[in-house]
Amino acid sequence: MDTENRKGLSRRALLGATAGGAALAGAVGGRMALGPAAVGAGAAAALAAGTTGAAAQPAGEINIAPGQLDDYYGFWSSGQTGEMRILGIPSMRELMRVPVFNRCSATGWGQTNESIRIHERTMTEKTKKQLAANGKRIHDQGDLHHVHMSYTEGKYDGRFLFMNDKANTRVARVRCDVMKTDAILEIPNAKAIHGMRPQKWPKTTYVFANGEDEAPLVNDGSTMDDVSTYVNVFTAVDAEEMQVAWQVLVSGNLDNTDADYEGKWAFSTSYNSEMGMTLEEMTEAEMDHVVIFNIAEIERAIAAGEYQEMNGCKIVDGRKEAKSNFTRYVPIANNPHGCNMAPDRKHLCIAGKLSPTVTVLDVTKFDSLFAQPEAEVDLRSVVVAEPELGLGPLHTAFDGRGNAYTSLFLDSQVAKWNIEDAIRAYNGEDVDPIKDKIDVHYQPGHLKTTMGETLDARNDWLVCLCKFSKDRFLNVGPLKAENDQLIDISGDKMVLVHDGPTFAEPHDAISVDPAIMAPVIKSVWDRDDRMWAETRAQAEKDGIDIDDWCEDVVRDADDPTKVRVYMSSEAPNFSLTSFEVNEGDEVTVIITNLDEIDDLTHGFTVGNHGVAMEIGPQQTSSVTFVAANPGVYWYYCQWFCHALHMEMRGRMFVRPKA
Ligand code: RUQ
Ligand code: CUA
Ligand code: CA
Repeated sequence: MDTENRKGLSRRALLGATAGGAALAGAVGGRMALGPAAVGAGAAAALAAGTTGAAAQPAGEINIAPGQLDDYYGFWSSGQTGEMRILGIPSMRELMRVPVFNRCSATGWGQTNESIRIHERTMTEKTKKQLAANGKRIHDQGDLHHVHMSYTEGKYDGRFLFMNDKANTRVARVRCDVMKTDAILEIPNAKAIHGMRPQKWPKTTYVFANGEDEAPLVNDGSTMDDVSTYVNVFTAVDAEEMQVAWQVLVSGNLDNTDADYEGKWAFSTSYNSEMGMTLEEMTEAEMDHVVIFNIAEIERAIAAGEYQEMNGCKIVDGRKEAKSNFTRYVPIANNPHGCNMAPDRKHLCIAGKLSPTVTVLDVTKFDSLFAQPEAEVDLRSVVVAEPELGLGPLHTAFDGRGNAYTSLFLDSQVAKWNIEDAIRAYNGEDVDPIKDKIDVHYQPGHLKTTMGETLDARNDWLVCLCKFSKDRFLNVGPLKAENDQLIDISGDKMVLVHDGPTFAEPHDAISVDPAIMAPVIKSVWDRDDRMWAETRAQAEKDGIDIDDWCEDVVRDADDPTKVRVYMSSEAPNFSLTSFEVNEGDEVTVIITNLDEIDDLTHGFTVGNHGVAMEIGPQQTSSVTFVAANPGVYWYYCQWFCHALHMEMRGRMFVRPKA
């Protein structure tokens, strides 16, 4: 079968058409009609009534049946695992893992040349030195807290997903067309990127990134003990170029951030306005603050050249003592955390954490804060409500019909409350803004409604990401799963419908309507994809056409210890069944998967060399390693591709030094 003839065939059809393949083809049942409404009343209520045993579940109503597609994509962070995950909502099935800051054994992320180039693109000299001193080339670890999609006019646009790495002060971007990491930006000057959000309006020009940890701006060891030289840095990343657009020095530290629906403001919570270095000091003050960033004023200063340049970044000073118009500091009760803009375009909800309250700010009043110098304005005049919800409020989600849902970490509950009623209560009316509370298991952090961070917020599902799950599942040892619970919010009462155990530690999630993804997401790579542009350029220099069948071993003209091995793959064959290199050679294997069939991924693993990579349909991948030991080493395809997948292998001969 030649490549042309296979085009359009499904992988299943291909498998069925080859020896032994028929046994692999399973029947797929038809889709069952199941929307949130079907779950809402009956089945959900039965579960809530305590019939949590698997046998008692009306499984067909709660679970999406085999072969049935989910109503939403869920994009999940994975905390200290460092990857992004894709889940289906409402089934909560894990659909895919996308390696970002982590090293991935299955795909070779962090090992292929294509991924290392992305890692190294903006790496600072300090980081290179740190890595080299430890025998490494890239950080293969990260702490990914927040995932957010790019916006156009307040709605998801299916272009990019952005995520932070608190551990190594980075922001990464994943392309939605192929679901691969596309850029990793190390942010100079700042320390520990925590809160991170894309601009919502008119589109995502910037990704806002909070530096959480305080350090001297010139961090060279000269002022380590003098805390007065410490700063925190707020960064606007150019979302298109994935470079720092500008930075702002702030007073206090920065925790979570969000942006408005007018493109005028960004805002960040600070739990350490005290600039304390110990827990005692960090919780000392009665009030901390939320910082409001005046984007137009910052852009004006940058355009006018009124900035300092540091490590290649343009910085303005928004600290209180600078008395600028870049920032305002609205006092909020001690150690606030979550920072969530409501889809009503008006209300910003700041979760109290140590205070049982959520403070509601009216962003349409923010202009008034900048009309006079900070010392002369009533900074709390923009507060329009402050409902008391329960203990440990962390984050707030919205259903697009005026209700907010706040996670209560200490109470292990979600509180549903009405924003307008909270405003009426704040103005002295006798009305209880709290509409419902539900127990969750246990200690919730983020919680998300479907599309709730867009102007298209829905009122069907709430996912509550719980930090603990003890006693909830079979004991798996001292390290337990987290528990992402699915709650039906379509009715007046919240109803728990599903427990979703997950590995360490999803902090946050968003959900996206498949209609947004359908026009952009691909099943097969384009041959001219930019992911391997540099690999292609090297092949051209070597006189190899990687779009065609190739079986070439090229020794570098300038450095004869470097060998490039060009191969193609077509199930179930590698173009080379063997190749030979010399002991001590630096070997680069470049493989192009010429199969064009949906889901037909090959792999390349070299035995006992710690080398493995994924090569998707029409993809080119490459990997470089030193062949240190003479002998025969088999390489093989590690992604199941064909009935003769086991036979898809070959030998690397490493000739001993003469
Ligand atoms: S923060 S649990 Cu890293 Cu998103 Cu609030
Ligand atoms: Cu190719 Cu398995
Ligand atoms: Ca504090």
